[in-house]
Amino acid sequence: MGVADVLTMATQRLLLSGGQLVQEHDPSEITKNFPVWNQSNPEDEEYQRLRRGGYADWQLPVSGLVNRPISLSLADLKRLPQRTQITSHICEQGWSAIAQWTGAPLLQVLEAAGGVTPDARYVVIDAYGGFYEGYDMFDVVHPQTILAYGMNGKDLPLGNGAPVRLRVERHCGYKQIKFVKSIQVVSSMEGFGRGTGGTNSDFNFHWYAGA
Ligand SMILES: Nc1nc2c(c(=O)[nH]1)N[C@H]1C(S)=C(S)[C@@H](COP(=O)(O)O)O[C@H]1N2
Ligand SMILES: [Mo]
Repeated sequence: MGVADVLTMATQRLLLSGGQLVQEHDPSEITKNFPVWNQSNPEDEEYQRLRRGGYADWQLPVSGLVNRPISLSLADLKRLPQRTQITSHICEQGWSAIAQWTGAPLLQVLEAAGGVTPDARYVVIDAYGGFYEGYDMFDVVHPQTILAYGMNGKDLPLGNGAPVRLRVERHCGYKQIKFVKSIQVVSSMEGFGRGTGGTNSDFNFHWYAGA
């Protein structure tokens, strides 16, 4: 299945489900002090080296069930078509805030890797600091699913996941993975962590189960 087919499938599913884009807000609604939650500066040696270098050496490998595995620099990512959206972030631990995010749609990143193969079912994103999360193809191809490098018109701040975090707007906070390290396209979540689909579900945080 090429990207065009995935896109067609996603469009059909959006129409059939009566689903639309998640609500986007007016700039006047942007929260003044967007929280920094949980991990704020991963201690990994490699992350710290990249941070000190202003992320000039940051590379995003895109591998697994893609036709042409690639690795993108931050500059490469910024050259892809971009999307800006003002959305609410809802943390399952009881707070919400609104911000403007700018980034490359995840679909564009997969397209840069030649599209996905027919057995592709999930995208797994690994993060510096040890988190990972899995996303199904519906979320992956959703137009508001972006790898965000900008927040409120500036570079994504350290505490909010620099240099790149995911925004997957139909989901609550924990799925908005920060400090993105790599992308793998897979047919099954087996073999990742405890195989349940993400760091949060692996540790039975049922209170994290939202959206
Ligand atoms: N890598 C990583 N991603 C993460 C987290 C984290 O601790 N590490 N916390 C999650 C949770 S629970 C929330 S609510 C948001 C918080 O994003 P913020 O720090 O930009 O507010 O990031 C999510 N993504
Ligand atoms: Mo959260």
